[in-house]
Amino acid sequence: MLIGRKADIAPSEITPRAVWLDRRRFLGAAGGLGAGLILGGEAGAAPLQAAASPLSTGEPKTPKEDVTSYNNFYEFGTGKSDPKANAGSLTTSPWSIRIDGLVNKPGDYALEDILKGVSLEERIYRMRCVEGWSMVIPWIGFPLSEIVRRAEPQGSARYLRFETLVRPAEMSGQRSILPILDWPYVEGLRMDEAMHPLTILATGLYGETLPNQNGAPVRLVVPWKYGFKGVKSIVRISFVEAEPRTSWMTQSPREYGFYANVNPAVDHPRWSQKTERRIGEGGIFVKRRETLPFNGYADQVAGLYSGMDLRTFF
Ligand SMILES: Nc1nc2c(c(=O)[nH]1)N[C@H]1C(S)=C(S)[C@@H](COP(=O)(O)O)O[C@H]1N2
Ligand SMILES: [Mo]
Repeated sequence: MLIGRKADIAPSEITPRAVWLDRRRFLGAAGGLGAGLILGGEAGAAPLQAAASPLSTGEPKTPKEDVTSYNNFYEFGTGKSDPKANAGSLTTSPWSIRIDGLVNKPGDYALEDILKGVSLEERIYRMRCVEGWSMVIPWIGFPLSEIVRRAEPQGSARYLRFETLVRPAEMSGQRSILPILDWPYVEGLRMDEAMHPLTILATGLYGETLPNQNGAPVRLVVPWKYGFKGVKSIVRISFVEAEPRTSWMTQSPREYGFYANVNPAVDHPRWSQKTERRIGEGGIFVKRRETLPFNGYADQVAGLYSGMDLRTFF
């Protein structure tokens, strides 16, 4: 997926850690908001209370160090270590999500208000990146369906379109001279995919608030799809009639489709999707694992696609 050279960032462009820590504290205090959900990332990974879920996998979890240091988040550069190195500059409070399009309840909703109305759950999910690596991540989140219901979609709303924040001052990849992706990062889901109980919005991992590099303060998690569907740092959810055009489809329509269901039977044009490397499992001599249809969630989700040719709708 690497398509641009890593952005060169002058050290002066990076907000010193002490400064952004203070700014967060100030915002948290000034807004009179509960600190637990406000402080994110390394600044103050606050403990989150969450119920366990029967939808969790019992597989061994990928070490937290790997989960938080090996990422894709192109807004902060295209290297795997760039998100952790550069995302500290992102201010995640205050945060609001615009809900618009074909709904009866459009508006700009403060994240803390959204969170008051939901109960958090821990969901331990297998995750599979299109590049051939996988992890098992204990997310903290709530079903996306709760947001959909509250928005009161109209009958003509068939898809959800998600946007990530655009804020070049805090997102070094968005200042890159060489184009990386067209911003904002856009992803989409069909309505039934959005309503599926496995689909969550995550606000934390490993029992703590989400680190910035993992998409703070709120990101999508769809465990049967390739990782790029998991749009981070969401600021807008639009309910639309037509299939949204995603950033990756714009970048390379031959390589990245709208559905992006994990499928070992359909190769990426430049590499096989039959196997994967589980991050954290040790050296180069560790055997690659076989990739499972729908990332092992076929029992729960294959029915959503019955009658569809998954080579055409990849
Ligand atoms: N906004 C945004 N979201 C994004 C990306 C990105 O570049 N920008 N990368 C995606 C890809 S390709 C993957 S594999 C996951 C990786 O991050 P995670 O381990 O925190 O899920 O984030 C996804 N979400
Ligand atoms: Mo990915």
